[in-house]
Amino acid sequence: MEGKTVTKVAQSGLDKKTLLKFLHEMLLIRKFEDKAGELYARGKIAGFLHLYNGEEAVAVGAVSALQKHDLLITHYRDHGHGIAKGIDVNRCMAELLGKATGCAKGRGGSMHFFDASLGFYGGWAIVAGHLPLAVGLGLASNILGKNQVTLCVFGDGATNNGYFHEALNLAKLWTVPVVFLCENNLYGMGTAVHRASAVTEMYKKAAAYNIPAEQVDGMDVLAVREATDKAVDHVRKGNGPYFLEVITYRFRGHSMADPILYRDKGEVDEWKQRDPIVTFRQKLETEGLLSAQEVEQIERETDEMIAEAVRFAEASPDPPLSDLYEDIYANP
Ligand SMILES: Cc1ncc(C[n+]2csc(CCOP(=O)(O)OP(=O)(O)O)c2C)c(N)n1
Ligand SMILES: [Mg+2]
Repeated sequence: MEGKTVTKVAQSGLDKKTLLKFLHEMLLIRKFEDKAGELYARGKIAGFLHLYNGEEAVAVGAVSALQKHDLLITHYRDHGHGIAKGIDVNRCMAELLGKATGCAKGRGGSMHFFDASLGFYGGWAIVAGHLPLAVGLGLASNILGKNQVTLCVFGDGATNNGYFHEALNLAKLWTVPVVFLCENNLYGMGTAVHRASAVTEMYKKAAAYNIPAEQVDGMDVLAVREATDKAVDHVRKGNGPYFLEVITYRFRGHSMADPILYRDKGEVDEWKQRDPIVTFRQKLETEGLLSAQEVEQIERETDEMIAEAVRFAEASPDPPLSDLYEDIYANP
């Protein structure tokens, strides 16, 4: 992996408050995912559930480089991105349980988190299907004269789909303000990247459309932040799209239905040595930026937030039958 890694926290130029926020958010996402997996196993969550364990540094690092009014659109492995963009974990948990208080009123579930008021435009289940939508969001920002960047997140698998190529072509042609962020976690479902893609380094695909691109270490929240800062700056100045490939790894299966027969445990264990939360915490401790009390406080706060999210979701009502025909295109 040739992606850039930030070795020292001090080099990042970020203040302590921001660094602790990164740790807090990554831990919150990890605990959210673990709790979601548990609730799924207990039959409280229906439908598909794709967890983000191992990839937290990508969402947290990348979204931190955005401004509040910037937009984010992503694929079905969307919990981490939604939480990082500011959707309250209570509303995220309620969405998983299909409750009326969920961020998509309980109509979307795991794959379809949504909150336009926070600039979070989903949560999409069709692989690469949201890339043309990202181009549309960017085009709208240009036409409406908004100084707004759209961050579009997708997996390595999406780069083999036709939508990907159409979207990159038009994005460059129309100079839209979109950062394309490919989460290369080395697999699309049970298929390793090298078995599905003729080009295994995804950032190279951007060259076909003359879009500047870079490969980044996705297990390093600071490296992701730094690269996204640069990409966002390029895009915001009106230079057109930018492409980032972050190398990451999902610690759990593709979805809850995955028996994980396509990779051996040794490989997973090796990647777990690079757990983005553990390594970042160790870096902060080594550089004297994090005390044992602060770790304890972050652990306690995130535990409480997750416990409260479960309480909130379970106590929330189901969507009423009378709303069945709301928010749909065709009203019978
Ligand atoms: C167009 C389309 N084809 C196939 C699927 C089934 N499918 C769901 S997820 C997935 C793998 C996608 O892998 P990747 O883009 O690498 O994302 P990851 O799950 O690894 O985050 C596939 C093939 C789909 N949802 N949409
Ligand atoms: Mg993948």
